[in-house]
Amino acid sequence: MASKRENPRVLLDLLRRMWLIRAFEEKLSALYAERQVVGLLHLGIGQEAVAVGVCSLLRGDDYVYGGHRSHGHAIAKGADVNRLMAEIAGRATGYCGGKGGSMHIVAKECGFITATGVVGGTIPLALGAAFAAKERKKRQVAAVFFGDGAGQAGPFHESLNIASLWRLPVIFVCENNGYAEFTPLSAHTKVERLAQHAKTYGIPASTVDGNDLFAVRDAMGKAVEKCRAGNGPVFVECLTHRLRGHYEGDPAKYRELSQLAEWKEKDPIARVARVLKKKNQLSEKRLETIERQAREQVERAADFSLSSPWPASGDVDGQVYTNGYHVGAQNFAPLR
Ligand SMILES: Cc1ncc(C[n+]2csc(CCOP(=O)(O)OP(=O)(O)O)c2C)c(N)n1
Ligand SMILES: [Mg+2]
Repeated sequence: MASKRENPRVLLDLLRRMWLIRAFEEKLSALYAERQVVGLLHLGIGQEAVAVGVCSLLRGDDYVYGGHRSHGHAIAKGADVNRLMAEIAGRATGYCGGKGGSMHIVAKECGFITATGVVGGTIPLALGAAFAAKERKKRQVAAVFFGDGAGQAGPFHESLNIASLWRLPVIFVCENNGYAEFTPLSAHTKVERLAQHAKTYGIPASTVDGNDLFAVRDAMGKAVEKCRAGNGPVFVECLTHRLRGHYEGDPAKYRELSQLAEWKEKDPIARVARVLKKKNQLSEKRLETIERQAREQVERAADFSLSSPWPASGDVDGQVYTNGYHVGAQNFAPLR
């Protein structure tokens, strides 16, 4: 595969980014257990190759939209981990002043436009960014992450249809992790591969091993090339698995332990490390340093977050939109 031959420095950077996401979410899990972080927390541990593989092929001025399980997507697009963790911890120094939390991340400066708790809700929004990009003619693209469950939502189908019809530069990234909440894929659709839907709407699509960073990058590289050239949307389905419950605290009794063990064997970080070691581009010592540095960076983010102030009560209506008007917003501005 072409991407395996890439510059070792680039590959090490990707491994670092995957470790940063893993360490970030493991720290969140620990903070959640201590009730330092509250609310619903959906972790994407085990899905890091999709986030990093996809975002590593995007430009800084490309747009990314996420969903309820999007910490990794934001970090992969370049979000600042201090502000991200502060947001999830509900602090004023967070990306949205601590009012959005885990499911409503905005990191506009790096092109992470928004996430949402409404399943499938950002798919049509990505079309808007893609439409604007097409008008602007700067060859920007918009990518949107969503799960297999979102494939059963109306806005998913409407968006695929319009994106195809209007040849919008949007890349649909489906993280097919085999479950929508506690429901296995086979119980929520007869369509085993979500890429089939794309083909129905005339959109080129591929299904790849989402735990293989190189496979994701290969598919994404081709998708970005087509999209930037003005050939309309592309659909990339990544088969993966979340190694945690649907949310932190979910006992996940719907999943066989043997299934979990099988997926642990396919841990995307360990897989990249194995490839690099085999090519003598990574020593055990270097790998340990990468993990340690990621954990240290995340510890600093936690210190920053937990020592940050809560949002002021007088600012309760700041950054709030009503009927197209906004009240005291500083963080939001039209897309550039
Ligand atoms: C419109 C809407 N319907 C239902 C829900 C409840 N809900 C939250 S997450 C989820 C499952 C989503 O599954 P999937 O899209 O596969 O994403 P995953 O959780 O696997 O990452 C559901 C049904 C919701 N948040 N929004
Ligand atoms: Mg799913």
